[in-house]
Amino acid sequence: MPDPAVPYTTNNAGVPVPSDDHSLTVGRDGPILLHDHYLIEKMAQFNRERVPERVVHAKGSGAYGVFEVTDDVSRYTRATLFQPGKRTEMLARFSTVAGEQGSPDTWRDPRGFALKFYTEDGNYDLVGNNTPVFFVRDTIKFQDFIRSQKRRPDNGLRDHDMQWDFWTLSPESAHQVTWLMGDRGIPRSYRHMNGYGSHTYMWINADGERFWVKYHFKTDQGVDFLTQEDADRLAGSDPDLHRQDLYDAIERGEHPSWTLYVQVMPFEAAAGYRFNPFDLTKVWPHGDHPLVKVGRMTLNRNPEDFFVHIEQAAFEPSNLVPGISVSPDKMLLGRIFSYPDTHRYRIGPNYAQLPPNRAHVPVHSYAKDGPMRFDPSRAEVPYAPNSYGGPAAAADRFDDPSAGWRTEGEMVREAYGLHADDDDWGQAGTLVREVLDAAARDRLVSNIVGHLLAGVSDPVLERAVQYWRNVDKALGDRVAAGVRKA
Ligand code: HDE
Repeated sequence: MPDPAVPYTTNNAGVPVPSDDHSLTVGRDGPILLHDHYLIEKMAQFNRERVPERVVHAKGSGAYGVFEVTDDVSRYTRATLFQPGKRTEMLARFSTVAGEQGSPDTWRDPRGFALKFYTEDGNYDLVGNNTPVFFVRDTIKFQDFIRSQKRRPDNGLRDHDMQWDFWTLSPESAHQVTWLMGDRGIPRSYRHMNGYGSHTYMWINADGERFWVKYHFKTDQGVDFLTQEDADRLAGSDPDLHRQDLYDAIERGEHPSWTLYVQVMPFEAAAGYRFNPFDLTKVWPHGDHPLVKVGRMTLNRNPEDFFVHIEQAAFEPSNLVPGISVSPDKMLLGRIFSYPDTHRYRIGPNYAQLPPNRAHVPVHSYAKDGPMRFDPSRAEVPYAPNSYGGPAAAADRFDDPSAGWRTEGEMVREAYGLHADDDDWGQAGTLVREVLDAAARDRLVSNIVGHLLAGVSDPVLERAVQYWRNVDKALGDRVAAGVRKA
C-alpha cells in the first residue's frame, strides 16, 4: 500500500500516472504503444531540459541575501537602496569566465561577481568581477578576446598560444593579466574574494549633482587563494569545490558577507585626472580617491532550485535605477546592449518575469505577449499615449536627462585621448612592485612561466618576455630565465 504521506506521481498536467517502471506494451513482450502519453512526455521533456549555457561565465553559483546601508552616502546619490538604514533583498552569482558549465571551479580565471538588488525603484544590477580592471578597454575587442581564451575551431582544444598571442598583441591587457597570473586568479572560494564594479559609474544626488564612483566589495572572510599546484589537484578531485563551499557555508548558517566601499570623484575632476577615469584597464589609486564605506551585503539563503534561480538568472548592467547612471566607459556602454540581448536569446523575451529576475515592485511596462508570458500586461491599454489610465512616463521620477555629460566632435574610430599618466604598463608595474610582496611575486613568476611553457610558440614567447619586461624589467628577466630566453 503506498505511503499516504508521499505525494503520488503525476504528469505535467497534474494527472496521476500508473508507473515509472514500465512502458505501455501489447502483452508483456509486445510493441510499445504510441499513445503511452506519459512515456512520450518523459522522453520529450528530457530532450528539452537545457537552455544554452552563458557564452561566458557559464560555470557559476549563487545565493540570495540582503544589502544593508551602514553609512550615509546620500550626499552623493539619491538611489533608494543606498539611503541610510535601507535594507534591500538581493541575488548574487559568482562564476568563472572562460570555462564551460562542466569546467572546474579552480581554473585560473577572473571570477564574475554579479549582483541584482530588488529595489523600490525596480532592479538594480551591478555585474562586476573579482578584479577592478579588465583585459581590454573597447567593447569591439571583447568578442575576439574571449575567443582567444576558449577553444580552437580546428581541434576544439584550449590553447595557451592563442591566449598569449592575443595578450601580447594587446598591451592594454597587461594590468589585468598581472592580476590574473597572480594570487587573485584562483580564489580559495567565492567567499574569499573581493568584488568590484570595475567600471566607473555615475551617481546623482537629490539636488542633481553628479559624481563618478567605483565600487569595491571587500570580503569580510578575508582574501585567500589557491596555489596553482593545489588548484590543479582540486580541478580533478573536486571540480565543483567553490559551488559546494558556498552552498554548504550558507546551509551551516555561516552567511558570507562583503563590505561595500566606493571611491568618489567630483564630476568636474574627470577631465584633468592623471589617468583616464573611464578606461577599464586602469584603477584610481586609493591615495587619490580614498574608500568611502557604504554598507554590507550578506548571502543568507540558498536557492530552492538551481536551474530556476541560478541558471536562469539574468543580470544586466542596463538595470540602472534613479540616482545611478553610466559613464563614457566604452566597455560599459557596450554591455548595456549585450546582456539583455543574450538573455532574450538564451532564456526568451519574457525572462524578466522569472522568479530570480522579476522586480519586487509592480511592473507597468507596455511589454506584452511572446513565448511563455504568464504575467498579464499591467497596461490598461496596450499603447501610449492613451486616455484610458494606462501608465505614463514620469520624467520627474528619473534622473534629469542632462545627468549625462556634454560631448561633441566628428564621428571617429580612435582610442581614448591620453591623460597625463596614461600608458599600458605603468599600473601593472606598480601592482608588481608596490602591492605584491616578495612571496606573491615569486608565485606570479612561477605561474607565468608555467603557463608560457604549456604550448606557447617561440615567436609568441619572445613577445611575452618583452611584455613582462615592459611591465617590470626585473620580473621580465625572471620570466625570461624561467622560459630559458635570455
Ligand atoms: Fe560580461 N557578459 N561582457 N563582463 N559578464 C556576460 O551575459 C559582455 C565584462 C560579467 O552571472 C554575458 O548573461 C561584453 C566585464 C559577468 O549571469 C554577455 C563585454 C565584466 C557575467 C556579456 C563584457 C563582465 C557576464 C554572457 C565587453 C566585469 C555573468 C552571459 C564590453 C566588469 C553574469 C550573460 C551572470 C556575462 C557581455 C565584459 C562581467 C555575453 C559585451 C568588463 C559577471 O552578455
